[in-house]
Amino acid sequence: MMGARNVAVQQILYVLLTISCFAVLSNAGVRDDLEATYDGPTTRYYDWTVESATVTVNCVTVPRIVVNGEFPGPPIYAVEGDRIVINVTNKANTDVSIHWHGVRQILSNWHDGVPYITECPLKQGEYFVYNFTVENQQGTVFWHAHINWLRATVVGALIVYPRNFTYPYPKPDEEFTVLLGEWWNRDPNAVEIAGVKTGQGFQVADALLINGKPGSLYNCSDAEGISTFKVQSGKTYLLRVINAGLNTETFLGIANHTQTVVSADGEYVKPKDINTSFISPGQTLDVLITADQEPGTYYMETKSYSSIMITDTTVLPPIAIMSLRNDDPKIPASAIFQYDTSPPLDPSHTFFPALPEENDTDPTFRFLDSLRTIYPDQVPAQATRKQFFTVGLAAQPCNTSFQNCTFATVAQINNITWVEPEISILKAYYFGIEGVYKTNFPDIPLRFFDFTNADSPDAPGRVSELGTRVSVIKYGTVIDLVLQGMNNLLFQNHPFHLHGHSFWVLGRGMGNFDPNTSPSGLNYHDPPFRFTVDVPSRGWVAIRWKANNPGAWYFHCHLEKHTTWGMMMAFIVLNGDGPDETLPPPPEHLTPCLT
Ligand SMILES: *[C@@H]1O[C@H](CO)[C@@H](O)[C@H](O)[C@H]1NC(C)=O
Ligand SMILES: *[C@@H]1O[C@H](CO)[C@@H](O)[C@H](O)[C@H]1NC(C)=O
Ligand SMILES: *[C@@H]1O[C@H](CO)[C@@H](O)[C@H](O)[C@H]1NC(C)=O
Ligand SMILES: *[C@@H]1O[C@H](CO)[C@@H](O)[C@H](O)[C@H]1NC(C)=O
Ligand SMILES: *[C@@H]1O[C@H](CO)[C@@H](O)[C@H](O)[C@H]1NC(C)=O
Ligand SMILES: *[C@@H]1O[C@H](CO)[C@@H](O)[C@H](O)[C@H]1NC(C)=O
Ligand SMILES: *[C@@H]1O[C@H](CO)[C@@H](O)[C@H](O)[C@H]1NC(C)=O
Ligand SMILES: *[C@@H]1O[C@H](CO)[C@@H](O)[C@H](O)[C@H]1NC(C)=O
Ligand SMILES: *[C@@H]1O[C@H](CO)[C@@H](O)[C@H](O)[C@H]1NC(C)=O
Ligand SMILES: *[C@@H]1O[C@H](CO)[C@@H](O)[C@H](O)[C@H]1NC(C)=O
Ligand SMILES: [Cu+2]
Repeated sequence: MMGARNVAVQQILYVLLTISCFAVLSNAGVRDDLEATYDGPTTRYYDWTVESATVTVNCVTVPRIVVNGEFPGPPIYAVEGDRIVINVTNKANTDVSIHWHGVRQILSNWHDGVPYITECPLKQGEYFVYNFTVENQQGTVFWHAHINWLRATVVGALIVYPRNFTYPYPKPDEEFTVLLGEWWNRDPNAVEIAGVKTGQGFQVADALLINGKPGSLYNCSDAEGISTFKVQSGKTYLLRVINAGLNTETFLGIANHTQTVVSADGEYVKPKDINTSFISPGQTLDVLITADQEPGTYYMETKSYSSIMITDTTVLPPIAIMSLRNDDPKIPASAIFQYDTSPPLDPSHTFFPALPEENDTDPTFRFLDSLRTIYPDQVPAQATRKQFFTVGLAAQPCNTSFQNCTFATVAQINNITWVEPEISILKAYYFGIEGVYKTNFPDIPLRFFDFTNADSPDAPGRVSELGTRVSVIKYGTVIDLVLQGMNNLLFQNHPFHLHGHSFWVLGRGMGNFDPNTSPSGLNYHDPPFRFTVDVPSRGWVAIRWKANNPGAWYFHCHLEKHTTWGMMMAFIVLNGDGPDETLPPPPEHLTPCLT
């Protein structure tokens, strides 16, 4: 089926690509230059302007907010221990902030770039100097706007090389960044606003992207080219895969080439061979592939995984059900691995990956459960605090001054739907400004019931409570946190992301977490250490983390539509003892926190 669909496309492309040039996307030169010139930790300075520029994607040429005129945005390459200083000036006519996703921000919470959590967004004409180190980490992370839906175009890679440029696997010959994204032909912020207005859901992206291009299945590759990775027989390549998409979890396959996953969320894992990997928004994977097939053109494709299960069709208007059923882009994004000794897209030597069905959950579990850290026995032995968060959707009465509905879909954690404060949580905490947030975010739900059964007789109503509540954590606390998927209108995976810390993913399961039996199945020996974890649709996941970085840290679902709906909260990690455990004062130039 896949073959038939592609025959025509590949024939057209064969003609076009033999006469057009390839975009070459290797980072190898960068890596080798850095290594050759490395002379100990340094400070890397960047001047960035956020502005409107014309971009052409998916056959439309439109103005979009980008960094320095580039889409995808400029990559940052650094070495573990470096300091990175980026002076971001906002020249766009919309508020912006930039988050360094996966950067630990040790003692630099002021630079985490989250509007109303650690800063106020930059208004047009304002600047902010982000200044942080990449200490204690190496691997693939990224940066993105953390406001409205600007991440769609304000986004780029951030790659941290190990100090000695050696890896716990044979050094790859070259490496490529594979930045996955989502594209709307419309202004993404307008998509968000329109969705909030209806109260029922958001327009699905018009295209999935690989390095800013949808690829040949979208009919636009003639105009825009297709992301092409040129490879040589026998060489090994490191793919730094980043899911920077907004709302779509994806399968990733490369025809006839085994992927060896060696790192997840910037932390090494035991090499894992797989045909199809799985990556959610907010996650990264480092993957080795070896050009060991007969010379030819091999497609890489990313395809939506849809975890959605609608359990109760009686309470939602038909329009919402329709939009929820078609919740993901249906056409895979593609790129090609082109052997240099083979003519591009020679039909007899062009191959496509076989990817799972969109609703096939087994491969997602198999993949996620197979990841193991290479550093065993690092998990702190005892949790000193236990938390249990239900995560799911909910409803709120519409505000008819801007919404056209009676009840709007929102999202909740422990039944609380986050309400954005007017100044940042961090500023309010640091300066003792009262009335901005409450400290009573509940460690456990108000009541326990059968969270995964829509028809549970004791299931309470669907309406959540609005609030700006934080969970205050003593420095050094080891927290066991169970995230329990909750059925309220529907089930869906939620990729949860924690700022300023990574956590051990101890295990997951279907149904309700059972405190008597579930812990016995958890892996305390060599679980992966990640910063974004999928809460499975209709199930739970258990994580453990150590709160050893003072400040206000955002914790949220990394599906942008769910962030819009309030599926977020914040932890305030208190200072410990001495300067190494104390949040330094804010930088001199803070953006004024007045909306
Ligand atoms: C950052 O850029 C602004 C211009 O937008 C400039 O006024 C400011 O001096 C710069 N700050 C630093 C530290 O480079
Ligand atoms: C960045 O932070 C370091 C450490 O606090 C400081 O020494 C340096 O002056 C800062 N740089 C800028 C440009 O603000
Ligand atoms: C490189 O550094 C890592 C730790 O950062 C160490 O485990 C490894 O042995 C070092 N390799 C070499 C060749 O020095
Ligand atoms: C690509 O073009 C073909 C033929 O015009 C059309 O049938 C198909 O729907 C188009 N695909 C997309 C994604 O627009
Ligand atoms: C690649 O895999 C496909 C099936 O996925 C198979 O039909 C094809 O023969 C393979 N090609 C090579 C060169 O092994
Ligand atoms: C990949 O798929 C091929 C063909 O189905 C199979 O033979 C091979 O064992 C698979 N490899 C892995 C690592 O699962
Ligand atoms: C996936 O969807 C198809 C068609 O809608 C259905 O036939 C199939 O049973 C579903 N598979 C799973 C695993 O739910
Ligand atoms: C409804 O929205 C308007 C405009 O944003 C706001 O002023 C008003 O306070 C809101 N009403 C309620 C009940 O939240
Ligand atoms: C409000 O929604 C209804 C149906 O849900 C639609 O018919 C109507 O046109 C909408 N009104 C506005 C002002 O958008
Ligand atoms: C959530 O909060 C609302 C409003 O306070 C309440 O009516 C509802 O019962 C609560 N639901 C749950 C599951 O606790
Ligand atoms: Cu979510």
